[in-house]
Amino acid sequence: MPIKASELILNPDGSIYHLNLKPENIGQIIIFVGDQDRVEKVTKHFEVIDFETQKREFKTQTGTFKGKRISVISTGIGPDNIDIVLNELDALVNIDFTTRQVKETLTSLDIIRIGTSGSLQKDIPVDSMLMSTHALDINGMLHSYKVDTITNPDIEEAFLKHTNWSENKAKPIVISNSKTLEKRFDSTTIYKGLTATAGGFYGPQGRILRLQIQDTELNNKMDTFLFNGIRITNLEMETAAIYGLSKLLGHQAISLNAIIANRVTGTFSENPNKIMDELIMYTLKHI
Ligand code: R1P
Repeated sequence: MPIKASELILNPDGSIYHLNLKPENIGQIIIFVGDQDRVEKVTKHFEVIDFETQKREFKTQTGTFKGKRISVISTGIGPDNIDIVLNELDALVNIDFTTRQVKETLTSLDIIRIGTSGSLQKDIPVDSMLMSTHALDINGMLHSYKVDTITNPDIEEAFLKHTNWSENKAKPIVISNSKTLEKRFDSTTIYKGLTATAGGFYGPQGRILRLQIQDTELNNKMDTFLFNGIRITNLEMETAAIYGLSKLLGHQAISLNAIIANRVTGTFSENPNKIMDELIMYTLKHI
């Protein structure tokens, strides 16, 4: 059965609805950044840029770096955007837009996030780099999918208990990264750990301005959580959604974080652009 026009939405020019991309516009290596202004900070290092488009917050530039065709896409903020970007990217490689059928031979993309994040550990300072070995989803978008094949019940149960997690909130899920990409992007200069992914910036990450929050101790509970040597190192808004959907769809994903805040010491980087530039160079060196 062909996928209906209301489910796989194509623009009049044949491009996919939000990303504005056609299958030939992307490479098999995809770099995600949050901020659309970060796209050029990556692609300025490319030998050639041969394609560019933008719709809403989703800006894409595709080009060649070290002879490899790479697309850099801005995802904007949050797991809801990752749902759009991952599903549309997958459709670009794994659904035939003419027949609207899933292809018989599926393509696996390499997806690398270059993001900013806040540390939850005193010893992981501002202006450092961190690779997410796992992600802890605390926002719930992934529960719209059948996730039983990608969850890690032991660590999830331990987290529920440790935090006395409210039944009114979505059940946290832990998802691992791509070990192949972890090896490729590993070094002694990058911290590693479990990245928590929240569905908002203020309350969902324990920030109080004027509103009371459900659990004022959640960040403290997260930074004392320890399971078989795994600790929660940092907090941001995309990694778990990327790891979860990539795993379900058969893509490889790794998330690299520039630590620009430390939530324990209450500090913020004096020059966040510097560590971001370093992380971009680090990523391109290992690609
Ligand atoms: C919040 O300011 C945004 O910054 C972080 C969070 O995950 C969220 O998207 O990442 P990016 O700088 O990559 O957007």
